[in-house]
Amino acid sequence: MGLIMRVLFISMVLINVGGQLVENFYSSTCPHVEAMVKQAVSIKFIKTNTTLPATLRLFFHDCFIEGCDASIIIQSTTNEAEKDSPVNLSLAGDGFDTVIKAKEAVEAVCPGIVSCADILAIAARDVVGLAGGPSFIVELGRRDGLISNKYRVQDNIPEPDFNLTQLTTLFSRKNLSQFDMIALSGAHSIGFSHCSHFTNRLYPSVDPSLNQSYAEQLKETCKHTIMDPEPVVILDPETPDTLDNVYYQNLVAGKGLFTSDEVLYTHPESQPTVKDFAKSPGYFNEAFTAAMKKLGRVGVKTGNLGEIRRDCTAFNDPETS
Ligand code: HEM
Ligand SMILES: *[C@@H]1O[C@H](CO)[C@@H](O)[C@H](O)[C@H]1NC(C)=O
Ligand SMILES: *[C@@H]1O[C@H](CO)[C@@H](O)[C@H](O)[C@H]1NC(C)=O
Ligand SMILES: *[C@@H]1O[C@H](CO)[C@@H](O)[C@H](O)[C@H]1NC(C)=O
Ligand SMILES: *[C@@H]1O[C@H](CO)[C@@H](O)[C@H](O)[C@H]1NC(C)=O
Ligand SMILES: CC(=O)N[C@H]1CO[C@H](CO)[C@@H](O)[C@@H]1O
Repeated sequence: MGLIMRVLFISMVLINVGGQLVENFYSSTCPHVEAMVKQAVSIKFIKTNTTLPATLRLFFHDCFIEGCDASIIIQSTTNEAEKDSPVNLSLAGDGFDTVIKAKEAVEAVCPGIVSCADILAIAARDVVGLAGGPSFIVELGRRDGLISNKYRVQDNIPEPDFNLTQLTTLFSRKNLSQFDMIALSGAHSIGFSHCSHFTNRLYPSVDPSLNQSYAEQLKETCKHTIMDPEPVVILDPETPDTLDNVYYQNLVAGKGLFTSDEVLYTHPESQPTVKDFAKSPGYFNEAFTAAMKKLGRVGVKTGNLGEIRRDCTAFNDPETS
């Protein structure tokens, strides 16, 4: 290769022209990154099984606020980072800890090479597998964001009382179709919710789209009083630890916990897809995998944008904030 060609080639690799994510992004710079993250996630999972839902939800929130750039993990001494926003209040600490631990393991072998955003994306893929969900190849090449601000969170995270139009509109702003949104909601096949996110469906009267015997159980756990700590309820009462299409069977039986879950079945526009997913695990797995890849592309920074954070909780340059 001539000198000019070589310079051109190297600079193309370095700035990742086109801004696209690619598989095997670290194949020459940190070839074992995926194995290292997988091991860190497994160690964390053995200690605490809430690692699975916590990490998956963290990835979703990260991608919807400023794009998948690990901005959600930044800690602020003045409590003004993204994670300090009220909508992040219920993000479980185990998700953050998973990424921080995995980054430490990776940094020990490949310092300054792998972004926290990519580590979160790999970890999210791994927890889906550990929860019995489909396996898939994760695209990489994200850079870490330079902005994390709780005042920029608003209107980016869906509320549990959203109707179908609100859900579809918000997801379309992130380049995700209604079909992707229905598939990604299958993540509510694992994990928990605090009562306050659905008590409006129980009191003063029970939402008619809720299965009545299920509603009675929920009322038992979520008494109409303010309790501290607030009780939690599993999102999928049939297979609470498995990421599978039983979530959609629950919707058909009136056991979607949030308004935003149940509406996917009650609304005629989305009902056919819910019925298809309820019937076919293979069809759901395929749609979920494709939607996870698209989620992982939302607002990504590539090339020379952003930075490769050394510590996932802090910007490299403390002057930046
Ligand atoms: C479609 C709109 C969505 C709404 C309205 C929504 C809302 C919520 C709410 C209110 C909770 C309960 C939080 C708590 O009380 O602790 C929750 C939990 C959860 N969400 Fe979503 N979510 C949505 C989509 C998603 C997506 C796309 C994913 C991931 C791909 C996801 C993954 C999770 C997981 C795994 C949990 C359980 C978290 C845990 O146990 O720590 N959600 N969601
Ligand atoms: C959905 O909610 C929005 C905002 O509250 C409202 O304007 C709209 O009419 C609702 N759509 C349906 C179908 O209920
Ligand atoms: C997670 O841990 C809880 C309590 O230790 C247990 O009840 C539950 O069955 C566990 N789930 C899995 C998937 O191991
Ligand atoms: C409500 O849940 C019960 C108990 O799981 C189930 O047998 C019943 O079929 C459900 N009702 C509807 C309308 O699907
Ligand atoms: C959506 O896709 C368009 C076209 O590829 C892109 O310019 C835009 O940045 C994407 N938006 C998000 C939030 O990823
Ligand atoms: C997990 C986490 O960092 N949650 C934070 C969300 O925001 C609230 C309110 O500022 C914080 O108190 C929580 O620590």
